[in-house]
Amino acid sequence: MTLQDLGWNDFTEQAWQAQFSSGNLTPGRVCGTHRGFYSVWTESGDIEAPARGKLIRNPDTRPVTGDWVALESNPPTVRDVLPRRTRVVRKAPGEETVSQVLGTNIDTIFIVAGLDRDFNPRRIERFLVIAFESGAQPVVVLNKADICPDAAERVSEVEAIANGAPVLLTSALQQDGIDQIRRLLKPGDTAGFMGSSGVGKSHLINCLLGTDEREIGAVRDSDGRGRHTTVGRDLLMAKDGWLLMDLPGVRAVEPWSQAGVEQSFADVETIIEQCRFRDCSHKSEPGCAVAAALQSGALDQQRYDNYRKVQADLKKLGKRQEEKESIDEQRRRNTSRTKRMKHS
Ligand SMILES: Nc1nc2c(ncn2[C@@H]2O[C@H](COP(=O)(O)OP(=O)(O)OP(=O)(O)O)[C@@H](O)[C@H]2O)c(=O)[nH]1
Ligand SMILES: [Mg+2]
Ligand SMILES: [Zn+2]
Repeated sequence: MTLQDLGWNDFTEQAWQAQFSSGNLTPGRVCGTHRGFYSVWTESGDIEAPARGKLIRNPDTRPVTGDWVALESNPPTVRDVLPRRTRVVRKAPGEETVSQVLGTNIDTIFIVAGLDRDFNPRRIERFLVIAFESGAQPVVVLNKADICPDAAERVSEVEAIANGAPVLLTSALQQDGIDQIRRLLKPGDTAGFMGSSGVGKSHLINCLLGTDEREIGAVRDSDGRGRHTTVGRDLLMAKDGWLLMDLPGVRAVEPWSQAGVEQSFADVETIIEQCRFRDCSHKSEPGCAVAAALQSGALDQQRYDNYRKVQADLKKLGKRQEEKESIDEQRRRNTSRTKRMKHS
């Protein structure tokens, strides 16, 4: 297997030449992580290796599935992570103000949603924010078409919120519509699958792999809090030569940065630009384009509400980050003062 088979391209080559080509380092791609160990594909086979402590302590440099890494050979250790061409980032769950990188170096990101009772366009919008921000090409996959009587309507509904991202209809169970996904991929491409737990990501990946090699649902490990996560390899190679990444099924999707909002809610932002006043609060001002669009139905109320909510969440996150930074800064000052006092 060559590096190109694993998805190596001009971007990776340049990064390697610039920073890592001198010295005794070998390139490899992380295809799974497990309790501090990384399973890494290299040209001369798979290896398992820990990473340098310095990399792990920083959430921004901690290796994740999809990363290209520079390996030391004796003993095998992940020494560095190469710059990421694309990366899927969300806010870490809970009260923390840190980000969590779910996967990297993905070309096409498939947002999978199930056309069952769980179907929720607002959640798809949030996934789209993250997908657009990642730098990969987003595609929405509406799965479980077999149990949805009005699937065509759902497709138009999602097309209206997808800002040009293709919307596909599939049934992993009946192996229907899978070729539409295949057509978007070429050898060496990395496809990421993202979506809530239970939407059918693993089933879709299985259809695409074309074998039953990968057990679905069976390879599970409890994290001790009653929740289950898929463990093992998250990056797999199909016999057609593309790579498939099963991103962990996230329950809550909280966007991390503003960048994706501009693209995924481009229609809303265009309307806002047409308000007469720049600081329009879109409540009762004259010449408010948002009020007009809501009134005429050009803008869907629920979509607009979700846009506001995403914006409010990002603002709150920004504020909490600032607070945390000022506390950290204060702490650093106190520590250095204590040190100076000790030395005097
Ligand atoms: N009716 C129907 N059910 C499906 C389809 N695809 C998957 N399922 C069912 O949905 C459930 C979840 O499928 P998975 O493939 O494990 O879902 P997942 O997205 O990988 O879930 P996590 O690994 O928890 O994130 C299973 O019970 C499947 O049988 C489909 O196309 N139609
Ligand atoms: Mg799964
Ligand atoms: Zn307005």
